[in-house]
Amino acid sequence: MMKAIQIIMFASALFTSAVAIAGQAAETDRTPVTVFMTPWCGCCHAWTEIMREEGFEPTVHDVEDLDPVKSQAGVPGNMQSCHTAAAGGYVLEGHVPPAAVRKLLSERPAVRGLSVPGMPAGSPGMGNDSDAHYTVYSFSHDREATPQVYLEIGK
Ligand SMILES: [Cu+2]
Repeated sequence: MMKAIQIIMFASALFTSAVAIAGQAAETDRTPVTVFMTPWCGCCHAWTEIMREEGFEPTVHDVEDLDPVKSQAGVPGNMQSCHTAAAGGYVLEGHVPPAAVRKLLSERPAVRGLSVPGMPAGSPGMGNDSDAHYTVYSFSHDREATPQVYLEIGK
């Protein structure tokens, strides 16, 4: 029962985040981001606060089991991290930097979403070190497809 509810919640977050972007100019200039995370995840919380500071408007849903959310979000196994979020109809997995999200939302490529797999040191919410080196990937609607490098940070 819980799993079914969480799956519906993510699908609805993805849809409403797309609609919110469409109506954004009239309402506010802050882009809504819906974040699914476990209640005990400190780095997820830290990422959410950085997104808020960077001008996004996060809404947090605490869930104890993120597997059904990641599955519904279509995050490939090797792209998984801690939290899973939705913004502008895209999936954001893990510590994706705000600049990458802004680029995604302005260019609107035909991808399912972005991921920073694992939790690289220095990424936003993991120390937020401007000298950090890590890779932001994009993944496709086809979860068998190989994720592509979207941005190299600090390289
Ligand atoms: Cu994390």
